Amino acid sequence: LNNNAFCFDKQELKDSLVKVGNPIIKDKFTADPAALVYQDKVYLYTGHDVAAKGENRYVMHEWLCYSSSDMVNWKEHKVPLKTTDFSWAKDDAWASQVIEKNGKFYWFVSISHATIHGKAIGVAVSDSPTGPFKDALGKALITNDMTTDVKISWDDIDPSVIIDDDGRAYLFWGNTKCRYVKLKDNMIELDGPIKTIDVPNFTEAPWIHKRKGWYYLSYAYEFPEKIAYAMSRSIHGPWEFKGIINEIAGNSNTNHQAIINFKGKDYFIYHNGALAADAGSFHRSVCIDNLYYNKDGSIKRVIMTTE
Ligand code: FUB
Repeated sequence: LNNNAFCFDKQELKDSLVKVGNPIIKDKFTADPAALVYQDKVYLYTGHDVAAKGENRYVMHEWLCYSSSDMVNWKEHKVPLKTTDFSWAKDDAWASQVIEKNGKFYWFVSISHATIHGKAIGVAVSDSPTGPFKDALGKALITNDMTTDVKISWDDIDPSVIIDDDGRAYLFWGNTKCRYVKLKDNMIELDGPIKTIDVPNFTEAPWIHKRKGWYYLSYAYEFPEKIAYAMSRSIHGPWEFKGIINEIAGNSNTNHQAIINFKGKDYFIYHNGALAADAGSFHRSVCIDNLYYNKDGSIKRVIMTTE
């Protein structure tokens, strides 16, 4: 396991002490962050929690988009995508991720299917990271009936996509079981069988990224959720479990992460339930903290600066 998880140098501790901006979006409840580094900006995509006060369920009808050049000042863009943009779906703008390929931006989303029982994964496409986005397929890419070994109806959620150095793209997703599949060059069709990855206490929220020849699979671990991770030298595994990156994030039973490098610094983006008196598991807020790697590539625990 990760024995270096708590060894921080002076600069790392100083970075944490001077960072007082969390949650970064204060006028709306935002959840399930995904981030895309494109040219000289970071684009942040989130869900939007709009449950009424005291309503203990996810009420989410649209996804939001913000951009920043410095990770501190965030500009909100016009709402680029709503559940109503998918004619085959009904509601529930759950976790998502945007990825760029050849100047096109593909937004993979979790959403409830209108006619096939359960959650599904859809894809929208745009020529700009800020949209407008349109349904790319006119139907779901992944539906609940394609993975029948898990009996809950929300096991096909939380897409995360990587384009490897050889140009091959892979979609990871899941609740209860982590799955992945290769995508065709067009990014909107499957290219091969769906496979399952066995990592300890996988709940949901896989995020796949690559650094210095290592693949990292981070994910929500147990429930209430911490974020844990595994590492591999191959996208196909075997995955070695490396431990916890982030503890349960204040007042929210879910914890959903994105990990990026921007202008030479690494960031851990997640949500908590700490913004307002009525904040909590269904009124979440996106936060950003520094992330540090050890020399061997393992990840240090995130120091959350919100609590
Ligand atoms: O926001 C709805 C769901 O809660 C997401 O899809 C999960 O990752 C969890 O954060």
